[in-house]
Amino acid sequence: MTSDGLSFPIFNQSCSSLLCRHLTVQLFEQLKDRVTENGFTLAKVINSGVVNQDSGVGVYAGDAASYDLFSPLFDPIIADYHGFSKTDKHRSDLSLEKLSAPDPDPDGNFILSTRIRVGRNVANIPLGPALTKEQRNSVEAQVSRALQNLTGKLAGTYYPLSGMEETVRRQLIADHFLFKAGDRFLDAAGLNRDWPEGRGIFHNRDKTFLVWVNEEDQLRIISMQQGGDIEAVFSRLINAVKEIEKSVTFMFDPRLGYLTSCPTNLGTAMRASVHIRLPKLGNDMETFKKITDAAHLQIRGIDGEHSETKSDIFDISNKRRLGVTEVDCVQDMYNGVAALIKREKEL
Ligand code: ADP
Ligand code: DAR
Repeated sequence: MTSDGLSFPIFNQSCSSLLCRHLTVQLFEQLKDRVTENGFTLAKVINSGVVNQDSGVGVYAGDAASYDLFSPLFDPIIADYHGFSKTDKHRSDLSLEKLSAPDPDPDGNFILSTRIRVGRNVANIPLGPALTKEQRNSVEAQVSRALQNLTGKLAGTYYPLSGMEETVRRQLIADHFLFKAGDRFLDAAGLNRDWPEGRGIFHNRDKTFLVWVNEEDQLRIISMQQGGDIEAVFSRLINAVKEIEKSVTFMFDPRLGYLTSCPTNLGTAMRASVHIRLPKLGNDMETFKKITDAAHLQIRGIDGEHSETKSDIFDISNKRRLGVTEVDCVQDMYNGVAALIKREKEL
């Protein structure tokens, strides 16, 4: 039994998460009494995957120390998900000139919109699952202050979720700009505590540069626009990250890169996506998935993670985030999208 009273969890037969796959009784016994300086325990690391047995991964970190103290569980999960071994080292590279991604759909026949986001967390405090309410509110104050000092095309306004008109909130979500209220996976990870206090969204006038504050990570820095000008979207993101980093120090580990609450986002914490209409490929998902698998891409629904694909529009994004650079992530997405458009035209 862990220090906070958890016995070895019973996983049902259908559980296929990386947690189920890697948490043995021996490992549980080895880790059950460990607690980080922020009070994060094994029970808290695994709670989301115990409560939601349909998880894909099932674990979250409460602080930087979690990735070290619970490394006998996190490392095999990270190796399994990212193909990243204990001896590998992450390398960051935000050099726009190394990207080769001319608009793959200049006539606008397929790509509705392009979005590139990175997750970031503030250094020297816990991650979301272990933040106190006071710490979370302090992050909101510090980050919103830094954002409201941005100038030029990044200039904008911060809108706290507390007090936001419900119609405004729903419209921002419908327009794909704002996060939904935390799902059951985030809830069981402790990421929805005190919701909506301390959460909000910053965006510039054109809503092409946005920052989510205190959702799954303390910052989700987002660049997005209509169409397929991937290089323009990446250029804006690079500029935004560099400007924010002048006044906010991000949590970074020499081996794991930018640290995030969910291990799937470690490294670059980048997801580069397009919303793309592919009616013919949509009727041949076997071919569709062969192309996305070969290009290390993921297919999602267009209304956020865990949403169903509807009509013939798909959210296509890079799957690799750790052990690859930011340029690699965007190049992965570009190469795969170009291959999908080529195949769609051939059908
Ligand atoms: P993430 O973890 O990257 O935030 P989600 O799948 O939860 O991913 O998407 C968050 C929001 O961003 C959703 O509203 C989704 O519709 C929107 N979104 C993601 N990619 C794009 C895109 N290429 N164009 C427009 N909206 C997008
Ligand atoms: N609850 C997680 C989701 C994994 C990746 N998505 C994130 N981090 N939003 C799961 O184990 O399914």
